[in-house]
Amino acid sequence: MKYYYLLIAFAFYACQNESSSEDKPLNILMIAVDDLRPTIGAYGDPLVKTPNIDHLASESVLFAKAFCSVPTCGASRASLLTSTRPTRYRFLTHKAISQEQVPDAIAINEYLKANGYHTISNGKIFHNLNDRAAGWDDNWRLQSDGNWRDYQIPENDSLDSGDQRGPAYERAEVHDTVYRDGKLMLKTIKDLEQLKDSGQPFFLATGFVKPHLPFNAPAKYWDLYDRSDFEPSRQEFWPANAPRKAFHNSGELRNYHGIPQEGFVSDSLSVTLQHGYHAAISYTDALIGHILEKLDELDLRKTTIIVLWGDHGWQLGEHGLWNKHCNFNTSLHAPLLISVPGGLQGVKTQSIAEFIDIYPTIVDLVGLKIPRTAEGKSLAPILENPDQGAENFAISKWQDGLTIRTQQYAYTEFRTDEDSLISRMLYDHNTDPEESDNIVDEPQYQSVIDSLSSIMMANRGKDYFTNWKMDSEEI
Ligand SMILES: [Ca+2]
Repeated sequence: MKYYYLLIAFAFYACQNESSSEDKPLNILMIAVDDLRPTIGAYGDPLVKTPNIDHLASESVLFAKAFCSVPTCGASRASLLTSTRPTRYRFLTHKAISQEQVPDAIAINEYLKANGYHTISNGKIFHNLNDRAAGWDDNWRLQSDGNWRDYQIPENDSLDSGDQRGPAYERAEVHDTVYRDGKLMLKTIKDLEQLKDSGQPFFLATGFVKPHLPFNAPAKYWDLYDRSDFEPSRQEFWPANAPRKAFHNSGELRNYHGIPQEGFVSDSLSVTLQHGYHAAISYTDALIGHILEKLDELDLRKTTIIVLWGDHGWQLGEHGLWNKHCNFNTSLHAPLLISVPGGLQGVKTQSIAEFIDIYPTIVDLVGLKIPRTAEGKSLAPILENPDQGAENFAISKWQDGLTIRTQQYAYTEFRTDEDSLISRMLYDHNTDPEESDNIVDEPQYQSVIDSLSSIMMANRGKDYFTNWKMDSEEI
């Protein structure tokens, strides 16, 4: 059954278009959305407006329980795109560079290019533009003035200089194509037009930078919401009995103008930040809509697999935290949609998926062998039978913390360089989905903890303690 969808798609394609080669593999459109947590209508969010991603979900299998490997941009992507796990010393920060840290692994773009695909990276796919660059036929990113924060209001831009960043948000009366993500959408549409009649299958990867900070979006997306839609963040809501190591000072947000250096942000500011995050999501959703519309218009949909992911979760004040960078579910849980021509549509699976599974899934779906260096597994069986991976687990890492997630539990161990235990957390998602009470010391859970710990230690990755560290990754 492995190539079931492929065969259906080929049969369908051959019937529809007799002039096409029957053995041309499926195309792949990968849409990466920076810092997008599952604040998406299709994930059950009642407030956000994401009609285009919701529509894609109606034509996809939605992974309700997908987890990133590392909750920061560069490390998450280096892991995902090479299907290799983080280790004690690898994939630590946003500066992670896969070709230096896992030089023996074959990245997905390299593998698909070697197997006849035309490969394009638009925008932010690998965090570092030079990472695995030889694996792209076209490696495009707008770098016009070097300021990726891309303010359109002059006062905001003037506040952004040196170490001081501008405001954490911007509501600008501009057209959708003024910001960089709008230009990214135009480039991607142009690519699709050119790829349509190519004799080669394509791997087109498009990476939006919103809703990453700063929350800059055209005014009309801010105007989809009212301030009164948002409640002030519950920043005082620290989980009971959680170790200090589980928290951080939300440093990424504090780099921005107008954000206090210590303590909670004001209720008013927390509402504005939530408003901005939602506006930036809706803006990105609209841009994604234009790309999917073009795919339909060009009649490429029935020959193209679509994979959409956010690179990790995000805190909007939950647990007193902003940004990502921790082991709570709010940072590790991220969206994943996979749409396969002829496959299941509008299905939400509770099977657990790890982001290192995305690459093996894609190459499996297009009929290629999974490379030996990939540590993930194909999710194709779950795409056929959504209950197939119910007993799966996910392992994620942030700094000293290693977390295993099962259907019921999220268990974290913080460890030293010598692998000594520092502290632990256990949350029961059946009774405590918001992770409000660390129950790791309660006697009735000790056998569960023993089991989770041994599974996590056995599966945290080969060469976990490879004695390697690069300066640029030091914190
Ligand atoms: Ca990110």
